[in-house]
Amino acid sequence: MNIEELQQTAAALMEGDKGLLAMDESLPTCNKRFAEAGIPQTEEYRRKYRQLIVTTPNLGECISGAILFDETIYQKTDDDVLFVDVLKQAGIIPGIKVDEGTVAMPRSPSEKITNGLDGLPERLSKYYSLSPRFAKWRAVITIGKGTPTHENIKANTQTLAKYAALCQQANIVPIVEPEVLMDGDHTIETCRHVTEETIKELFNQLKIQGVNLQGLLLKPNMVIAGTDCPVQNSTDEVATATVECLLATVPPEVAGVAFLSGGQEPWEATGHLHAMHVKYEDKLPWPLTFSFARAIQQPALEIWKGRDENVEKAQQMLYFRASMDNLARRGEYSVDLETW
Ligand code: 5MM
Repeated sequence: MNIEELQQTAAALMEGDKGLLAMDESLPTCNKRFAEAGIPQTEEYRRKYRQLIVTTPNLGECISGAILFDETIYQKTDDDVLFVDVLKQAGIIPGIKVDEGTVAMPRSPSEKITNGLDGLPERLSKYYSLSPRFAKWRAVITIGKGTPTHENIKANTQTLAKYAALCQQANIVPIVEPEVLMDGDHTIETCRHVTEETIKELFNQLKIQGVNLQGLLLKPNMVIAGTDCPVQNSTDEVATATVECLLATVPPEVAGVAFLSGGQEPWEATGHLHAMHVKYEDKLPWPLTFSFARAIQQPALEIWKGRDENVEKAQQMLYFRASMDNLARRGEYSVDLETW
């Protein structure tokens, strides 16, 4: 394990006003998004879509790292250049999703646990040789009647910590993503309580596994009311609840925090990140940025629709969204800039 390399990679991912692009949709998720947009669900269309993303002009101005799915690691542009090489030429560090998806938890089937530890050391060393320098593992925490159970939080955070330790042994920076889902009618207070319990237990488990926090990134949800909750909170309330939750649970040594968007509208996710920076500018012990999938990609996907003639316009939209997130990280975003 090379601590210096891990810390350098983590610092590079958190550089300046940049953030991460999660383009690691697994086959079912990518196919679902394609089906909704009327795009054929084939490997060739997934290649075309990922080509659109990685060849977006000037993307490296906004994005420090891109999280890829296994299939994408081996794919090439029409000009026969590996996507990972296109990214590296653009100054974007390639990363890789290494979890193998979720399954129902035994004895509490409405909750999920994440698979993927089997054979992980071998997969990590293979990925290192193929370029990725960071990895991501997503655990899902479900708020519902009687959930999450403590057993579910413990099982998920134990697995996240074991994954993180294995990544560091392979000189790959782990991103740990314990996502408390927005599905449901729970209040912002419930989300905060569950997110706090989850992140506290996560750092407890990371300590047990001896994970170096300066070579680790956290990818949390924002603290926000459930989608079906009748009371939806103001931007300031979400920003305050989120940062207060993180300040109470995330050790200052952690190399960075990069949010998922979780199904928020793109401008909401951007606005929340902006509000956090404006309000807490000098009080954040870690860099705070974005690691969005839908909040960056969805508008571009809807423009593309699988058609070659729409690629340029879709790329402009992708760049536009990422640049709004850069402004948010600088505390310089305004909804008035949403001119698209
Ligand atoms: C790209 O979406 C990832 C989930 O992939 P699968 O469910 O297909 O495995 C997900 O981990 C993503 O990286 C994060 O949740 C952030 O995505 P959003 O859309 O919430 O910003």
